[in-house]
Amino acid sequence: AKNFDWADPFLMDLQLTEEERMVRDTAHQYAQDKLLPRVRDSFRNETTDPAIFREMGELGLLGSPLQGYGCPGVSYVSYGLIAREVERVDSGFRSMMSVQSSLVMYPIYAYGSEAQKEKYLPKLASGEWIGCFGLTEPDHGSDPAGMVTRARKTDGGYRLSGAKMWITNSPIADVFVVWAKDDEQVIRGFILDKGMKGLSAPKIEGKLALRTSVTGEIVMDDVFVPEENLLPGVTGLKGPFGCLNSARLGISWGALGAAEACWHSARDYTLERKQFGRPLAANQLIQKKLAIMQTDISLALQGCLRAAQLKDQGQLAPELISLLKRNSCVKALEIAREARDMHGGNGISDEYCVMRHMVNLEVVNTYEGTQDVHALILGRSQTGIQAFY
Ligand code: TGC
Ligand code: FAD
Repeated sequence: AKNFDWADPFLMDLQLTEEERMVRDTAHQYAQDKLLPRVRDSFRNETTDPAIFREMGELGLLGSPLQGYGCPGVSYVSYGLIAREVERVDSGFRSMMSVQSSLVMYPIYAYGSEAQKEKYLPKLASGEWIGCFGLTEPDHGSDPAGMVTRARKTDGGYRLSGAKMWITNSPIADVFVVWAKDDEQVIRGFILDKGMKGLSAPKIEGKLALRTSVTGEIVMDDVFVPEENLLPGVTGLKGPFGCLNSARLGISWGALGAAEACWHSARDYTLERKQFGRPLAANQLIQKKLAIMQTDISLALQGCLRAAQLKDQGQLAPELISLLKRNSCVKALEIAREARDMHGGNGISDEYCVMRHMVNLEVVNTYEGTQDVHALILGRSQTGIQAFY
């Protein structure tokens, strides 16, 4: 029998394919060698380095599960492993990757015309172009069906007016996937290009979390969007939700990477730090906290692996994604808060990762559906009663 591996109780390594292990190792090495050295200053100064997109593109970390058009075509398990390794360093870096991959490249891949795929996907896969996804509005977050952004039909295309809020990557984006209601009040997707007349993307200042990832608005003042920039393959909310199905799965894995970083840091710190003449880790209270972290993370990772395998087989129901997204975010946030506490005063310093992960995870718990919205999706699935309103 194999010895117990405290850091990998279910021996995940044995459950991955050769290719998945390679992708994970590539992402791990990149994140540790290239992202970790940047994270403190990037978070402290609230600066985002756009070069990260090209670096990720070179390694095949953008749009990784998509086939063709310069995309690697690896499994969704690999996509999850990438998210976990990147978010082990910082949720903001993982956000940059997820939005590009699942919310910009995926809709073009799944709903786009051949010409749109050929024009946009290779440059997004290489990181030459940066993308953003505009669904949320100032007055419509959890309830995107209420959006008021309008796309009015005109000769040769549409005129878009409205505003999107809290948009990852928008101030540095070249490509904007925007959702708007047409003249029949049907939600449609559009690809907007940087520089279109009437389009702007001001940065949102003063974020206390996710500071390595730039967030902005998208303001559309009667922007003319030619017919060929309409996503022809989808209508209604299932357009944006289809993208969120992939992004939320990635977040389920990613949040656990952040939780693992906090857990490992708490273990190292309490083994090293002495109070009352012995290591903190020699106390029962501390050991119980470490045991809970180990249990919650390893069980959740096993769930994510199963879900990603189901996705690879075309069998993953959105409700299971809600279950995992909610669970990973709630558990990761609890773990980060506990780990911060276990670091004592040092835990509030950016010399350690714990408080940065803790505040980042407040965002991760909120975006792509808050934990309560996902609870309501699960409640509806088992009672048949929708309790949103
Ligand atoms: P509902 O009646 O449930 O559904 C409307 C239509 O959509 C379809 N649908 C789905 N299709 C595919 N996948 C899913 N997961 C789907 N969920 C729903 C559904 O079948 C229906 O289609 P049809 O053809 O019958 O019309 O819609 P509702 O209005 O009652 O929705 C309620 C609710 C709360 C579930 C939903 O609105 C919700 O999930 N709200 C949360 C909003 C959200 O997640 N926003 C994310 C914004 S993007 C973002 O945060 C990116 S941050 C990323 C980063 O930086 O990393
Ligand atoms: P609200 O919907 O106003 O919710 C406020 C509170 O009310 C929450 O606790 C919520 O759970 C609760 N609530 C809402 N409805 C109900 C109900 N029916 N029953 C019980 N409780 C309810 N969006 C994009 O489109 N693209 C992006 O790239 C993007 N990136 C983001 C980056 C950051 C840093 C942040 C913070 C957000 C981002 N978002 C993005 C927006 C994000 O998806 C929304 O913030 C999220 O969906 C919640 O919407 P809201 O902020 O309007 O909160």
